[in-house]
Amino acid sequence: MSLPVIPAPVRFDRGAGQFTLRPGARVAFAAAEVAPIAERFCAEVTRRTGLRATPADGDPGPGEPAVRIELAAGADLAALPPPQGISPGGDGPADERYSLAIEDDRVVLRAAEPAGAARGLATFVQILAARPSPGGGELRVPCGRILDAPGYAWRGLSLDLARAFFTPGEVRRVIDLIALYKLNVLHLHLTDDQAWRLPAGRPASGREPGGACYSAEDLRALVGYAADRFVTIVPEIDMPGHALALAGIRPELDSGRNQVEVSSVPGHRHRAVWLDPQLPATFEVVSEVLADAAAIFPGQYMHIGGDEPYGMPRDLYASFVDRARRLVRSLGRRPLGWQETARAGLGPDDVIQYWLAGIALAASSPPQVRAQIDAELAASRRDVEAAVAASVPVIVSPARHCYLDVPYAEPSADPAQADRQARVGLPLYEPITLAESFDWEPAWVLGAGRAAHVAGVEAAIWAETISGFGDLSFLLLPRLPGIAHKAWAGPGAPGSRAVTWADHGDRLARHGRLWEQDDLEYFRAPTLNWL
Ligand code: TNX
Repeated sequence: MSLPVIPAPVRFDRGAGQFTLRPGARVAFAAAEVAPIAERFCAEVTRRTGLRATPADGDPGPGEPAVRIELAAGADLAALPPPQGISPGGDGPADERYSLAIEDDRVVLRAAEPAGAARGLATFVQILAARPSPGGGELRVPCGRILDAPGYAWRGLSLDLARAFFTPGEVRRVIDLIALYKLNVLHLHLTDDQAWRLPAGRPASGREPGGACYSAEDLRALVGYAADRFVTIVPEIDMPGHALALAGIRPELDSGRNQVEVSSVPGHRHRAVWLDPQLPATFEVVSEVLADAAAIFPGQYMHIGGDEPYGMPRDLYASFVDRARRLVRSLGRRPLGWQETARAGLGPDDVIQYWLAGIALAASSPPQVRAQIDAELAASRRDVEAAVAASVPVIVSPARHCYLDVPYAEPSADPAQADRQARVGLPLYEPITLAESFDWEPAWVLGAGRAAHVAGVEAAIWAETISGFGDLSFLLLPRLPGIAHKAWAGPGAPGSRAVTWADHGDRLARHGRLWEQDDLEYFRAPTLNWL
C-alpha cells in the first residue's frame, strides 16, 4: 500500500520495521522559531488520534524524544531543485524542502527553514491521522525516509466570498485544509456583482447596503492566521467588470453608460456594471479602495480581477486595466489579473491567471451559450499567446480541472448526499468524474514547449450554487487534494513524480478519515474504497 500522503512526496524509501508513537511522546526542537509549529503539530496529533504529544524545547529532558525537529540544510535537501514559478510571499521563496526519517526508535524532521518544517509536519500528521485511531493507545507507522520539495512555487485556492459569505471561522477551516495539503496561497475573491465584502470603499456614513462584509480586523486576523501556516492571502478586487455591488454602494460610479444586462459564463442573464475610466469619480474610488486594501493585506500581490468585462468597449477596458495596474504598483505591490488583462498590453512585471481553458459544456447548454463560450475560448487563447510572447508568468487554473464547481459525474455512494449533489455545481459545465479530474498536467495547459511559462497552479471554487459551509466542503473534497498534488509535483522529471489515478485514489480514500476528524462534508465518490 502506498504512503497515505497527499501530495505524494518526491521520494519515499520504505525501511524495515515500525516506529511506535506512545502517549506523552515528546517533540523536541532547538530553534525558537519552530516552537509554534511544534505546538500546533502536537495539538493536531492529539486532536486527530487521541494520543497525547507534547512539545519540548531546548533541553528535551531525560531519555530520547520521540520526534526531533532540526533546522538544518543537509546535502540531500540541497540536491532538490528549487520550485518553478513565482513565489507568493514576495521576498524570495520560502524554503519548503524537508526530509522526514521515520526510524524504529525515533523520527527526525530536517528543514532549512520553518516553512519546510511545517510542510514536513503536515506530512507526518497525515501519516499518523490516516491510521485507525488507537483510542489513546500506541500508534505504529512503517519506517521509511521521505525527501520532499514543491515543484511549483505558487500553489493556491481561489475562494469566492462574494456569491456566498463565510464567517472568519469558516475561512480559517479552509486555511487549515489548504495547509494540510501544502498549498501556500489563499486567493480571496472579495467583490463581485452580488456583493462587496471589503470594508474599503464603503461609504463613511453608518448605513451600509451591500450585505455582510468583513471588518479590517477580521481580514488582518485571517492574514495572520494564514501566515502562521505559511499561506499568503492574495486579495482580489474584481474590476472593471463584476462591479454592480460597488456601484450600489457608491452611486457616483454611474456614468450613464456602464450598466449592462449580460449573459455571463454561467448562462444566466443578470445586471452588471463596468467601471468607466472616463468618469473622474472612478479612480477616486478605485485608488481609495486599493490603498485601503493594501493597508490590510501586506502580501506582495494584489489581484485586480479583470475577467468578463461584458459590454465594455475594448479601449476603455485597456485604459482601465493599465491605470489600475499603475495604482497597484504605486502602492509598492505587484498586480495580478485574470487572463483577459493581457488585452491591456503586458510588461515584464505582469502576471496573468489563465482560467478560460478546456471548458466542456453540458450537453444541455443552448447553442447561443456554446457560441459565446467558443468565442471567449478563442479570445483567451490569444491572451495566452500574448503572455507567452511577452514572457509573462502564467498561473494556470484551467476551468475543467481546477474549477471545483464543475459538477461530479458519478452518483454519490451515500444516498443521503443526493439532494446536495443535485443542487451544487454549475449546470453549465459538463460533469467530470474524479478520475478525469485528476487526468491533466499543469505543464500541458499552455501548449507544447511552453512548460517553462507556468508560474503556478490555482484551484478555484465559485459559489453561485453554494449556500453554507457544508456545500463548500462537499465541492472542495475530494478534488482539492488532487490539484494540490499536481501543484506540488510540479513539472518534474517524467516518471519521478508520476502518480497514477489508482495510486492517488487509494491515498484519497484513506483521507476520508482526516476529513471526518475535521467534521468536513465530502463527496463520497462510489469509485473509492472509503474506510
Ligand atoms: C467564471 S473565472 C467567472 C466567475 C464565475 C465562474 C463560474 C472567472 C474569472 N469568472 O465569475 O463564478 O466562471 O465557474
